[in-house]
Amino acid sequence: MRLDEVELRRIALPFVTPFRTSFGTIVERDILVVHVRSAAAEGWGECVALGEPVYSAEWVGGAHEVLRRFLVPALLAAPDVCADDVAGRLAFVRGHQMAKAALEMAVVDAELRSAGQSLASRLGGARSRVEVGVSVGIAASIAELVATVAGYVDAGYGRVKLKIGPGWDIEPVAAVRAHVGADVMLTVDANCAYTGEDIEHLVRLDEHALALIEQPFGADDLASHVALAAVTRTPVCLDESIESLRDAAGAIDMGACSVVSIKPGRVGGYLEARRIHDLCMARDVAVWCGGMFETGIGRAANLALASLPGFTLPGDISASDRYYRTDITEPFVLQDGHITVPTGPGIGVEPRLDVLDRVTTSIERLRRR
Ligand code: OSB
Ligand code: MG
Repeated sequence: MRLDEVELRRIALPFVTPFRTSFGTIVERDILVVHVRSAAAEGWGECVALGEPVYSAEWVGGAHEVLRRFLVPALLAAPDVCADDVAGRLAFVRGHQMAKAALEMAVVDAELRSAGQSLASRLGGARSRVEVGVSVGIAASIAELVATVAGYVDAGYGRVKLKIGPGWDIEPVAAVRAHVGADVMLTVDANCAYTGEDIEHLVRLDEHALALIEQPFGADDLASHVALAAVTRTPVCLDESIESLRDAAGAIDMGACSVVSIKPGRVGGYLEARRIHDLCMARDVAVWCGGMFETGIGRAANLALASLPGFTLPGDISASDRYYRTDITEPFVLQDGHITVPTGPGIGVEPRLDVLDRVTTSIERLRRR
């Protein structure tokens, strides 16, 4: 298809409750939504970069600028664009995976809508609904954390992820395990907050039967992950360290992880995400779909990805009401710990334009010349 116009829209969506991690507290999401138009179809993409460069180097303002100045003009200049070519056409820009992923996602969506095929079917999805988990931030007290987790378990979530960091690890995890019992799957996520010096301390988490520990050390500190994996019973999972298929292959070869969190934005798009899934499946490494507090646009696509057979652990794909009072698509709801995978063409959901307009903070349209 030949792209006629790309719209870059920024929206502001307040969280239902502030979310605290080892990298800071977020109260409202500043999100970039990409909308592409061709004669044949339109498509939607969501950029998962946060409002500040605190999870990874990318942030929404930087993603917007690199899209506006380099990535969008490259696609608008191409006589013909297809989903499989997008990554190659954007490869002249180093890094900026989240910006690239958002643009590729919009092209994939447009292409699939015009072909009448769902994203789940395009990627090779094998399930009509997927089991999902919930990620719980650092709380003001252990009592407050336990109450929050209890609420999510009552709502039907069968897997709970606790954010941890130095000073907020063994005790809160022990308290939550004691409260929820052995049947709830518990995981922890440190977002790079520890160093190799903390390995002995982290091994103490073993007694709480965690399904995994996610990214305890720095994104570039694979050596410490290898060292922890050698002495802990808790499976080690990487998030921030994996930005490509090659990163995943290297980390697995080194013994740095036995589980990978796949976030399409972090790895440059859904097509690369699918290749990482295939590699991990071949190597017997479990994968699950990570989250970046997506709106219904990104959530729809993540559900499609998570329906692939190698996604054997529940993802951070909670129901819309865990994040936002009003989502920009029809809300996704939890049913018995699962969410239904959209079956319509493309990502399978339509943004509600009235809601979208109400939360929009800026719009910019770039056209083919
Ligand atoms: O590390 O997985 C993470 C959110 C934003 C940035 C990084 C992370 C997260 C989450 C929440 O843990 C996932 C979600 O529910 O969308
Ligand atoms: Mg994480």
